[in-house]
Amino acid sequence: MTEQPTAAPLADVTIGWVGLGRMGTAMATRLVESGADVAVWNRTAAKADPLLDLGAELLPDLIDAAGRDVVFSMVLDDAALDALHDPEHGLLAGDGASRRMSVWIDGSTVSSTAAQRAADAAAAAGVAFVSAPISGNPGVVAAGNAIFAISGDERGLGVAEAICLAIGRAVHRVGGSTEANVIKLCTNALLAVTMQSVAEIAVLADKAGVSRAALMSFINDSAVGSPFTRYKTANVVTLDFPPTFTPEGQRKDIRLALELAHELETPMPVLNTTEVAFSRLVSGGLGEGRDFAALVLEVARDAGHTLEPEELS
Ligand code: NA7
Repeated sequence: MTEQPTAAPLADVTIGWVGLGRMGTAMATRLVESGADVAVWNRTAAKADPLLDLGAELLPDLIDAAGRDVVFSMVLDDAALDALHDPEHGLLAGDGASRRMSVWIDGSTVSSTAAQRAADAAAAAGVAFVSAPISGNPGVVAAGNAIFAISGDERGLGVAEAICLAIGRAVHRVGGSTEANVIKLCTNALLAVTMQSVAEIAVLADKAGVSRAALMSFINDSAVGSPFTRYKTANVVTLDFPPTFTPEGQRKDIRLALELAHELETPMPVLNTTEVAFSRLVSGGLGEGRDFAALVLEVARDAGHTLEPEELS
């Protein structure tokens, strides 16, 4: 593991940033604020405004990102990553005459097969591909506490590590292929089943007449308390769910992990149950516009129980 150095080694590198959703914006903001030379592109151009206000340059088209030394992409899912290397409209389109990009780093949470498709397309164009998925929500990123797992083409790992350390606090180098994508899916699977368990016990305690604030306060002070249970305590107690990660996004990651599990004949009964719970949250409407911690509302509905907002203790 490498932790954040004191000096940024990115002085001579031009970076093209692709994807300015919730995570991409938080990450690109950190990178610009570190002093790096960053130009940005997003499919919906208006979302680039906060970055332009910080001094980043706007790239009119996706292909313009390939005119930078390094591209860092942060998009939604497998289909979005595939679109980035579409032979006609993608980053690698054309004969490469004006291409400067030698390294393409992708931080999206995608399947290892989608990452491998991007890596193969990049390799065919002489570009080194690195998977660099991130652990942390936009608030964690803004506080400088996000961590990365990186894997891929050895020629790109050094600059990927430098960029990740300008954004977050630590980088774990985990292999020479798409190992980082597998690690990210496993981590998010653990996050999802933990949320399911927290939701279940919060509803149980509430039904037993116990304050959720008292329950979470005790758990957070015990051996099973974790940074994650502490992050989600405010949601579970106050029933306010400003989205850090949507139920749809969490379900997407669960499904990616389950696809891998099917492929590798690995039964995951707890994760399967959690997928059903998130599907109910999405299809039943309770997750609409809310953080995935709104799972507690779905679990309460299953229990025929109504939760009331409480104050944090
Ligand atoms: P968001 O906030 O939903 O943002 C998704 C981003 O992906 C956003 O910039 C989208 O552009 C972009 N996107 C989606 N589809 C495409 C296609 N087809 N082509 C190009 N760009 C696309 O997600 P987060 O920022 O929270 O999460 C990003 C990743 O990190 C994701 O894998 C999470 O699981 C973890 P738009 O603004 O819609 O035009």
